[in-house]
Amino acid sequence: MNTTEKIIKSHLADKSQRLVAGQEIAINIDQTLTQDATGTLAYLEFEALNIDRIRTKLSVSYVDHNTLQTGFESPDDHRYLKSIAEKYGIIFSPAGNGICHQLHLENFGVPGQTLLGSDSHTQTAGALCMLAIGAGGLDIASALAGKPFYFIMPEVVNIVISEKLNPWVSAKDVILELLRKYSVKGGVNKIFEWTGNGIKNLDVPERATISNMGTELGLTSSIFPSDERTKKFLQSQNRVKSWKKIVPGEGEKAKYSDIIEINLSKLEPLIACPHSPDNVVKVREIEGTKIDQVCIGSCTNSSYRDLMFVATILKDNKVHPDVELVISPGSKQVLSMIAENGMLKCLLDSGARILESACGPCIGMGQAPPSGGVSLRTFNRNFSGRSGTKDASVYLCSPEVAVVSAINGKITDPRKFSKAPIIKVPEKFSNVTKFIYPSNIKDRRKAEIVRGPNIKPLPELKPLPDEISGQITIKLGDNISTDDILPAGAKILPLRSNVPAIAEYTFYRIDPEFVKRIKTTGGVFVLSGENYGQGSSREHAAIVLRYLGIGVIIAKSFARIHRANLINFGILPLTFKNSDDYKVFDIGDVLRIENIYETLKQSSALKVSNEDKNLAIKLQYSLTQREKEIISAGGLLNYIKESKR
Ligand code: MIC
Ligand code: SF4
Repeated sequence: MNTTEKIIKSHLADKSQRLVAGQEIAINIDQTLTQDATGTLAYLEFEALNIDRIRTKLSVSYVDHNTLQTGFESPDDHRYLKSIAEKYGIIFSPAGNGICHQLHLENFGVPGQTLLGSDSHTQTAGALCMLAIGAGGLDIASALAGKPFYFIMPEVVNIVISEKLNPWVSAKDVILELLRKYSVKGGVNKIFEWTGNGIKNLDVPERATISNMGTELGLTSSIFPSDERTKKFLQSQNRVKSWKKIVPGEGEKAKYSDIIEINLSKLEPLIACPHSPDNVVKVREIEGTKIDQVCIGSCTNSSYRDLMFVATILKDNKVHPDVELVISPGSKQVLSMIAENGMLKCLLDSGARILESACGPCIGMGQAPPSGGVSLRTFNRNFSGRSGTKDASVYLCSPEVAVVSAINGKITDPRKFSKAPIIKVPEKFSNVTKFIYPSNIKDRRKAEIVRGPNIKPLPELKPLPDEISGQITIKLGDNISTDDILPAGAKILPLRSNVPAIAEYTFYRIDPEFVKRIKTTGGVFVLSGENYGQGSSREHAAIVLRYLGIGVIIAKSFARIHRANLINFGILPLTFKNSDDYKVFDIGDVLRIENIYETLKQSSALKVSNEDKNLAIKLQYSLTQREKEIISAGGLLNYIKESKR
């Protein structure tokens, strides 16, 4: 078996189940993680399940996204999350500790275990040989209650790497190369399993940069072996007891659905141009582009090694006067270590701005670029508007490219800059991060849950009627991201625990009239192109649509997590049988679908009639029996409550 199959097999909820790519499987979840922006809804949902304590081996609630605290909403959310953690036995990570994915690697990840997280970049922990998957909050709530996680058994693709990276080329270039080749939908329903004799040349934080951005490829996850480098990392974090060797089966030779070979020594510095992570070119092709801002950090590139590299370069250099350089260290551990060894001073003296350890600019919480500005970021997403400035151009690159460009004031291929420094990573990392561990179960029973006035109960959702008719409220193109559906940023993020309030911002950036239109026309359909709902795991992007009355999304295809979120909130995800049919439908057309439940039961195609165009076409769906039942129940919460499953 390959490593993925080994982990899945040992976690199957039904041990007799066979692993066939494309078929639904259910696995038991060892660990969960949540972050504050998705966590409040996930725990409101967990509360609705009426269970007295969590049933996972370990669960952590991180506060890292919304740490700006521009009003009472976010601190109230943090207090709610802390009280929930205490009540149910969850470890709490307060604001300032760092970004969930970096912290999880440092403190909790265990090779061979399963991790489900309410953040799409949960797959970062694949660097530690976990089967780590991002999902919507409702799936986390259900895992916290001890229920298995259902997903489509992915195809397992083997990425075989050889040789090692040249100076100034880094792990970010490896994943950018894959994005260049395979695009943001190239990984849907796949797991990339990394092997080859080049693997020993990548340490865990480098592997984490790669597995992190597997999300941008649309992958279900990425998995690295648990080898000597993994052991060394866990040793440095004082957690070697968690290590065990896990590599693909040698004797019987592991099987894969496909093999992709990468020679690390053949790669060069790459960069993703606006406005998609797969719009990748060689840095030298756009060299000289003037820049206004450089941001270094995020869950992709803010490890100790990354920041030490940047600080070493800045030791003898200054940030260009026309550039704002902003650095957000991934965790308190990283920040404290560069403070202790004096390198933080190099960053400060060079003119850089230092932010707290959190997501910060990556999720539009501050540091928006100027109007029409160019921002170079070591992050993982550059969707239009996500930075907070509508007309900004955001590029994604490695810390190597970012720091040299910050010095030169323009996009620069760093290979000509100087000799690349070699960063020595210490044998032992200092353990400064403070988590709040829950007390014993007796005290926990007395613990009270504290809610602020912005925390509103979950809206109750009813099943869709058997016949749906109404207008198409919006017609969208390809690769619509959840940032397009429901933006984040400093204005909207504080409303994550208040569905009626946040719903007012649906499609706010790309179609400010959407909410007004749906309220006056009562539309029920959304039309979209390929890969609808790519990006974040925020289930808010599904629940707000259901809340506003949308019952059906018709798209050419769907992104994995968002499709599951739609079903979890009782929305029907349908696809065109013939993708040319997309062209004949327009915004405002009145559609009708009849006899929905009987048709689903019989697994036949649904017929939609377009009353304006006087035509009827067939639509398809690929729903499992369980998913059909969830839709009939009006969503996963109702389904669990009704069926006690
Ligand atoms: C993101 O990078 O878009 C986020 C914010 O981390 C999201 C989660 C969210 O919307 O809260 C993600 O990637 O899942
Ligand atoms: Fe935070 Fe950005 Fe990572 Fe999302 S992608 S978890 S916002 S750092």
